[in-house]
Amino acid sequence: MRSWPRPDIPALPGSGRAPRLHDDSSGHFLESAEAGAEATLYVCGITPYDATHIGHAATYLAFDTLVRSWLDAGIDVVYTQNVTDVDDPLLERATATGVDWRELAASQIELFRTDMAALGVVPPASYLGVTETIDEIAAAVDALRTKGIAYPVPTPDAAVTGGEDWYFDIAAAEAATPWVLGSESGLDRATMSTLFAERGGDPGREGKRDPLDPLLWRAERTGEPAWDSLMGRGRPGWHIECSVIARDTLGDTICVQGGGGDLVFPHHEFSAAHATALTGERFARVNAHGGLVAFDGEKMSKSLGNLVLVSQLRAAGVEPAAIRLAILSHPYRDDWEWHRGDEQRAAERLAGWRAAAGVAVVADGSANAASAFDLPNGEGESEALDLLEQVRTRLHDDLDTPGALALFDAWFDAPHAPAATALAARALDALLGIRL
Ligand code: 5CA
Ligand code: ZN
Repeated sequence: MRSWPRPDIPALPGSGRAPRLHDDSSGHFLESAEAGAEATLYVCGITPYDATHIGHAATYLAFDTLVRSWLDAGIDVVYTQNVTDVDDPLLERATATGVDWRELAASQIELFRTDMAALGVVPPASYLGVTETIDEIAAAVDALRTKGIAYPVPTPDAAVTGGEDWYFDIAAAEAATPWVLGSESGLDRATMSTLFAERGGDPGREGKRDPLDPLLWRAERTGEPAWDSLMGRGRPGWHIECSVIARDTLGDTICVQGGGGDLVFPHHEFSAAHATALTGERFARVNAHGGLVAFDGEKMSKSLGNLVLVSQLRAAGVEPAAIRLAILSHPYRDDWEWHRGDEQRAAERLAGWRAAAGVAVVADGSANAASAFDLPNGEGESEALDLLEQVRTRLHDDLDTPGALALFDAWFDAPHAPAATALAARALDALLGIRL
């Protein structure tokens, strides 16, 4: 499906390096891209209801920082994001509010696009809904059946309908492939069991061989959307969707699989397991996750309803650059809490930088900076080049955005020649997406 417009990214002198990223599977810092090769990135997209809250924005801004650093390193970036546009919580919300699930999804995807464009997030090259990819996903489930890594479990009404759900057989996959349970998430079985029950799994489903075996295909239920397949009418399970969308667009082994920390298990464990079961190859070289954003003491989540929406902040007159600054002030891997007034504090920090840079802010809140920073070089250039190098070094170090922003605090605290400030402003815009 259509994504959103690409922001202008100013060119910078020289080039940066592909960041080293924390890999949550191994616990090590790894190169995010291989020298000379294109960089492939898959980031799990929204389930389109109650978008876009600050937690979503934090996740997409973390990976936007990675994309911007890759581009700065001269690397070709191939980025895919999905939309989980058919799923239990979406269908439940549609039923509860009396809205058609397709209309609910379409309206929330549009809101998400508007928010991403406003925040200046570089769009994915492939933006794919699950409903656009059903045939490919069904073919992957069928291939797992052929390999003996999937098994049927009769539906509760099977006596009448003959319906069968299909599950991924963890033990069979472990015997046949390099993947073993926990190799992606790095978690022990007790922790995985707790998370599985909390995050959409069905450990108590009768007929499963292992309580943690994840659903691959759900047979049609009355009143639910369903598609024809070799397994009969039904719809895909969650993990196989991302696995297939990623492989179809990016290849069998990708550089980085990303998302928020709530996806470490079961989602990314099993997305990778399904892919490896089909290819025999490791799915992602780096598994990277952003921390979870809380509000009022709990993880910001659609199910709890404790949401701060990007669109609400924007409607209240908060400039997207201030939202970006407030979020990027946190290390991307930390869990943190959004506090009322964070947007105001970020707006003041931004205003201080603008005042120091001599930028007037026009009435609608956007800066009239487009032409002000067009000067690529001149007096004071070398100190601005030093700043640029230091910013690149911070971002190379596992996307240290707070460290990079602190360098700009120090820069704008001191006097500089206009051409040097022009280059500093370009760096802030290109690498952190904050336009003065
Ligand atoms: N559609 C699935 C992924 S395939 C999903 O998790 N959708 S979501 O709408 O719930 O979340 C979208 C993205 O935001 C995911 O990467 C998720 O990990 C991330 N996310 C959700 N809540 C938070 C939060 N409170 N803090 C940080 N990231 C979050
Ligand atoms: Zn996903």
